[in-house]
Amino acid sequence: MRHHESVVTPAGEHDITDGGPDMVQFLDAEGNRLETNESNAPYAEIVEALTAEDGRAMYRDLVLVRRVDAEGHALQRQGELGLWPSLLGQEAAQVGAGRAMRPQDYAFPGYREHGVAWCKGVPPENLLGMFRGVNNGGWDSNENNFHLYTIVIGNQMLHATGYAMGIQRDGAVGTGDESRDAAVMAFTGDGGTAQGDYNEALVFAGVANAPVVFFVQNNQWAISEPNYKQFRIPPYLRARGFGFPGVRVDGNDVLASYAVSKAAMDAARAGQGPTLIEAFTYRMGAHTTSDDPTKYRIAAEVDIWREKDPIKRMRGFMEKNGHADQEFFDAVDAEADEIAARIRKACQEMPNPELPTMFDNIYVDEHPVVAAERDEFVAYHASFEGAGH
Ligand SMILES: Cc1ncc(C[n+]2csc(CCOP(=O)(O)OP(=O)(O)O)c2C)c(N)n1
Ligand SMILES: [Mg+2]
Repeated sequence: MRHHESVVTPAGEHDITDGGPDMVQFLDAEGNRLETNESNAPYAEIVEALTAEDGRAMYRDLVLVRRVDAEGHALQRQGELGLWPSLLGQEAAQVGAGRAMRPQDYAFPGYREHGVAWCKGVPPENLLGMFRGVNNGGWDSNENNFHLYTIVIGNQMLHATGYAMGIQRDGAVGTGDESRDAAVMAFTGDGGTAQGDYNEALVFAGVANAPVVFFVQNNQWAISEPNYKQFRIPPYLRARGFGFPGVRVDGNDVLASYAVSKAAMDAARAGQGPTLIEAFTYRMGAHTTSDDPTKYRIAAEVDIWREKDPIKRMRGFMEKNGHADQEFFDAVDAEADEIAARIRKACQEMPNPELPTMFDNIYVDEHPVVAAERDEFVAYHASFEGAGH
C-alpha cells in the first residue's frame, strides 16, 4: 500500500485522500504554486491569466459561502430548519465551477450546491425556505439560470442533458458570439454516478455531442457508502466509455477547479461536446444534519482532509504572493458576519404557508387520493385547536 489510509477492497486499492498523478492541481495544501506538470499544463494558461483581484474575489466567495453554510447548520440545530446539507470542505470545487459559468449558462444542482447558487447570484436566504418547509424551492430557476435543488439522486443529469440538447436546437452553440453561446453544468456526487439516470444522461449527451459539463463532486462518501462500494474505477476514467473526455481535478484547489471548469465550458459552448469533471474532495461534515458520520468513518480520515482545507490553501497562496493584506481578510470576515445575520433574520421571518398548500401542484387536476390525504391532514391539525398547540 502506498498510503496508510488506503483501503484494500475486493475491487482493489482505493485511496480516499490522494487523487493520484492524473489529478489537476495548482496549489499544494500550504498554498505553494506547483510547477507545471503533465496534468496541469493544459490549464496553466487559464490560471496565469488570473489577476490578484480575481484571486481576492474567489477567496471572498469561499469565505462567504462557508459562512452561509455554517449559518444553515446552526439554524437547523436551533430548530429553525428541518434539515441542512452542508457543503463544508467542498467550497473550492463549487466556487471554481460556479465562476466558470456565464450568465447564459444553466446550472442543474443536487441539494448541496450552495456555492454554485452563490456564484449564480441566488440570494442565500432563498436556499433556506425549502429546508424550513415553507416552500418547495424558493427561487425562480430562470432568474439566475440555476435550477431548483433536486433531491432524487442523479435525476438532474437527465434534465441537464435535455436542456443542453435544447440549447443546441436553438442554435446557441458554436456561433462564436460570446454573449449567446451557452452550455449547461450538471452537478452530482460520487454516489450519483451509480444511478441509472446518470448513466442514461451521459449516453444521450455523448451521442448528441450536447453542450453539457458533468461536474461530479467526489466527496468520498454517499451517506455511509464509500467510493469502493460505488465503482471499481473512478468517475473521470469512465467518461471515455461514454465517448467524451474525463478530467480529475483537485476539488480543494479553487484555481484548479476554475481552470478545468472554464476549459470544459468553453469547449461545450464552442460545440465540442461534453466533458466529465471529477472534483476530488471531501465531505468534512455529516451527510446532512440527520446523520452521524462517526458511526461509519474514522476520525483520522477527517484529520488528513482538514490539512487540505480549501480556504487555508487559497489564503496561503495569497499571503505568499502579497495578493492581500490583513485589512482585506478582516473585511471579508466582517462581510461574512453581516450575511449570516441577514439570512438568520430572513429565515426567522419567513411566513408559514397555509396548511394544505403542500398538497397543491401534485396533479394538474384534483386527484381523489391526494384530496383524501389533504382532508385527513387538515382534520388532524384541527384536532390540536384549543389544546395549547
Ligand atoms: C434515487 C434516490 N435514491 C436514494 C436517495 C437517498 N439519498 C439521499 S443522498 C444519498 C447519497 C448521495 O451521495 P452522493 O451522490 O455521493 O452525494 P453527496 O450527498 O455525497 O453530496 C442517497 C442515497 C435519494 N435521495 N434518491
Ligand atoms: Mg458523495
